Amino acid sequence: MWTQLALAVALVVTIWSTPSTTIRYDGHEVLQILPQTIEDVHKLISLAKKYHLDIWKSPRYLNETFDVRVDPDQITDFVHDIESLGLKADHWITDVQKLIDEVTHTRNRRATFSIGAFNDHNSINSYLNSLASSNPRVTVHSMGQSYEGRDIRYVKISNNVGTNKKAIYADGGIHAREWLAVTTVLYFIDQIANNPTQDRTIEALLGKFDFYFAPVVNPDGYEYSRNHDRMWRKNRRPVVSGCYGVDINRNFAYHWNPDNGGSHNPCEEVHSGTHATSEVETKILQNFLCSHSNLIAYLNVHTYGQYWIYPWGYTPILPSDYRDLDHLGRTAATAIRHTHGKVFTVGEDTRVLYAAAGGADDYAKGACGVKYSYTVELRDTGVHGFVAPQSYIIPAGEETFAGFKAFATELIHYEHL
Ligand code: 0X9
Ligand code: ZN
Repeated sequence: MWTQLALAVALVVTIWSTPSTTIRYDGHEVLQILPQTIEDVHKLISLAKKYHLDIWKSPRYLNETFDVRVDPDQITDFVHDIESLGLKADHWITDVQKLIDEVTHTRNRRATFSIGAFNDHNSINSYLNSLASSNPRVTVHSMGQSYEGRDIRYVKISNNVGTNKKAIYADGGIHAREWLAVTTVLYFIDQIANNPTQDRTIEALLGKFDFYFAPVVNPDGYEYSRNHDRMWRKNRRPVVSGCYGVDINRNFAYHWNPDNGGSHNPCEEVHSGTHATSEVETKILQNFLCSHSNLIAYLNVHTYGQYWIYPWGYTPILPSDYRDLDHLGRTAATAIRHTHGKVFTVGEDTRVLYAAAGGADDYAKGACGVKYSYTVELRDTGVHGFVAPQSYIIPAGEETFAGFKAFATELIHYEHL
């Protein structure tokens, strides 16, 4: 009787815990369309909304493309509509699933952590713990638990000399599918904690700053993206029957507005939530950002498009100190370019990318007074998009960290720290 009961329980547990399905993207295409006028951009956005498409990139300037993922059933009609607008759709990625398969075999399924692989959330947390237990500069902390109960961990890296230091914080993975943001923040941690190349710049920076890093701030979404749906963006809270998730980067309580680059619809990729800070992950991040009053800089790391951009995301009106943010952003972009030749565009969110209210960068600056607050969009500009291959991990880490070091070094001089 007990054996039967145990077996039945085991079966139920297995069924519940077995990943039900993996969403596939066979035949999904990513089209690139070059709008001719600003009206074209608006028409493209409405068209994408009409077909409920996943907009990968919406242009701000007319020489930039509108990138959108289209279901195979919709391609003919959508392309027809595009052509009726007098525009041409370039078939950039012709099979999203094929691209995913090509790079997925390189996903790190092993429990052991590797800095050059896409690790799962558990092994990332174990890595942070082991770093803290072996390195006196590193302490590991929890910001709190995600909706599904995963620990959102961060590390503090400090040389433990001096008091009242300014601090710099960077986080990754707010958008689940942007795995390269996670690996890049981990690369920063590894470099600063271990300083494997005996880099004197790192030692100098530790003399002036404490560093905080949180590699996976949306762990439920990240794990869902690894195990079920490579294209998942939001968190994993069930919002209405059949639709899950809020875009955490639309949910922050600074000029929150679903009608400004977000959505009221819980079934859409950019759902802003029913109200500002409706999500536990947002609440945790807001608390973190506002409770560390020594924070002078914040990098909210994303993919893709190669941008180093600053507030505001909710309005094209520039912050009064935008020249300072611009100067420091340009310093970072120059160092990035000198590493592997990648060109990053620097500017204000809405002018360079698009308007979207409720972002983490706006909140850090507007609500918490973190002066140098940025969104950093990593590689690339039109090869892999959101499906970054493993071969990007180290070079993206190297170039972004070069940008980060140049940025922090210039900050010391510029702010007379
Ligand atoms: O849309 C976003 O949240 C970011 N781009 S992404 O392709 N990674 O999704 C850009 C956010 C820029 N910041 C604000 N709009 N506040
Ligand atoms: Zn993102």
